[in-house]
Amino acid sequence: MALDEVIISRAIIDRYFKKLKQNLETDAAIVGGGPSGLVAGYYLAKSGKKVVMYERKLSIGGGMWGGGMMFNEIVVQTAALPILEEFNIRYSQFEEEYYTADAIEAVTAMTAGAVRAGLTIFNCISVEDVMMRPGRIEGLVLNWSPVEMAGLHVDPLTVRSKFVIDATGHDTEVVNVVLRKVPGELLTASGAIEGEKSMWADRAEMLTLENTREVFPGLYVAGMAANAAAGGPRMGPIFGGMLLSGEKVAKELIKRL
Ligand code: 48F
Repeated sequence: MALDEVIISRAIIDRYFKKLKQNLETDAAIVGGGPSGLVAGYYLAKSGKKVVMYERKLSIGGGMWGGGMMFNEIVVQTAALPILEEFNIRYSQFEEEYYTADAIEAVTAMTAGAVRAGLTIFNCISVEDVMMRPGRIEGLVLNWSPVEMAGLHVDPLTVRSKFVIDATGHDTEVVNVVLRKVPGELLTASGAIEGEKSMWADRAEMLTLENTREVFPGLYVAGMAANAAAGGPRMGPIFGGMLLSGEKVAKELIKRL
């Protein structure tokens, strides 16, 4: 049978719109497809929650692809090895407490694992704002990344979610919007964004986990965004804290949902 280009178009359009409509209201919406967001999405989906992820870029994986300085190996400490195992990511010991994994295998296995567990990912979509109600965040305001990149004057669309997770990494983009535009204070020491501090891997890895929590009613932070919000240092290409942060935020939300 001859292939028909219009059927190909119809298949893509029908399937995409079905996916889009099914995710207009969710239990959790994750902003950012880096390691912390992927792990959060995996565990939430695995427990049967309706969870969606929006990623600005074409590719999922955030800062994990390039390992350290484009040497595409990542380092993971003992505490996070069970998460690598959950995704069937191979690793090997370098020294006591230090393990390495191939960055490409890690990103692709986590992405496939999360999607197969039930996470829906929309790439090429940027979160530009939140939906607010008195004292609470109730959803996200979305636009195509190319609209943002081209600076086009196009209004966004809005989705509702019981909880939002800011997993946008160093830029803490969702929390930044909330600080600027939503009345009320953040649940941080100063009520504002404390700001990421310089490199201190050991302390940062510990604090990432501690700082993974609700920072405004309805809004959680995970991964590097958690440290940026609470004033923790950066840690560079060691990823245990990111993975454990994703697991922690998922566990907390599973309890609350
Ligand atoms: O930065 P990123 O990988 O976040 P993470 O999970 O992991 C941090 C590490 O990669 C690394 C580190 C050490 O271990 O410090 O940096 O905290 O991924 C964040 C993702 O969020 C996307 C961005 O493109 C990236 O892929 N993103 C950021 N802002 C938005 C967004 C936005 N407004 N809308 C959609 N996606």
